[in-house]
Amino acid sequence: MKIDESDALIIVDVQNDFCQGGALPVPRGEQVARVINRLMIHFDHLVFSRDWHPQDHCSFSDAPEYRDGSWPVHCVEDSPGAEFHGDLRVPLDACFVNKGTDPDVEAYSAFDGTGLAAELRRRGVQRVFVAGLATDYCVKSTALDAVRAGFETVLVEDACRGVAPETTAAALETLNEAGVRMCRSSEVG
Ligand code: VGL
Ligand code: ZN
Repeated sequence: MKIDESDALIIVDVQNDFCQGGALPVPRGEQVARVINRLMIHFDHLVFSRDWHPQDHCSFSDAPEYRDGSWPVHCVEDSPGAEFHGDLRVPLDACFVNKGTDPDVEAYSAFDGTGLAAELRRRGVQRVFVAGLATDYCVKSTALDAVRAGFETVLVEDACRGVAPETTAAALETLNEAGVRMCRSSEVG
C-alpha cells in the first residue's frame, strides 16, 4: 500500500501499563513498539493517543474482572504507568491526544472528546492506519470512530495486540463488517 500525505498513522495507547510489568498488561503488548517504529517512517501525519485517567476513574475496580467497566487502576495521569513504552519512538512534532480524562465517562476511542477528526481533516487526511493496544478495546473503538468520521480505515494487524483471544477475534469481525480493511505492516510503504 502506497503511503502519501493524505495518510495518517494512529498509534493507540502504547503505554507502560498495557505492557509487560504494567497494571493492565496486554499479552505481548510491548512487541508492537518495534513494528510501529518501522511503520511510522512512512507517514507525514502521526497521532499518538494515551489512556489518561484521573485517580478516581469510573472504570477502576478493587476487584477487577478485566472487562469493560471493571479494570484495575491503570494509566493514571502523569504516573509512570501512563508514559509511552520505552521501546516506542515518539517524535516530538507528532500529534498527541489524551482520552478517558473525565472521571465519570469511559472513553476507549482516540476520537472521543479529543477533536481528532477535525484535526485530521484540517491536515487533509483521508485515510488512517490504526495500530497499538488493545485490539479488543481502544484500537477497535478508534477504528470504528474513524470509519464513522468518514476516513478510509486500515488496521495494521501485526502492529496490534488484544487483551483476550475471544474478544480480539470478535473485534476483528466487527471491524471487518464496519468496512475496516486489514493489512500487515510489511505491505505498507
Ligand atoms: C484500554 C482497557 C481499559 C485500551 C484502555 O487501551 O485498550 N483497555 N482502558
Ligand atoms: Zn483505560
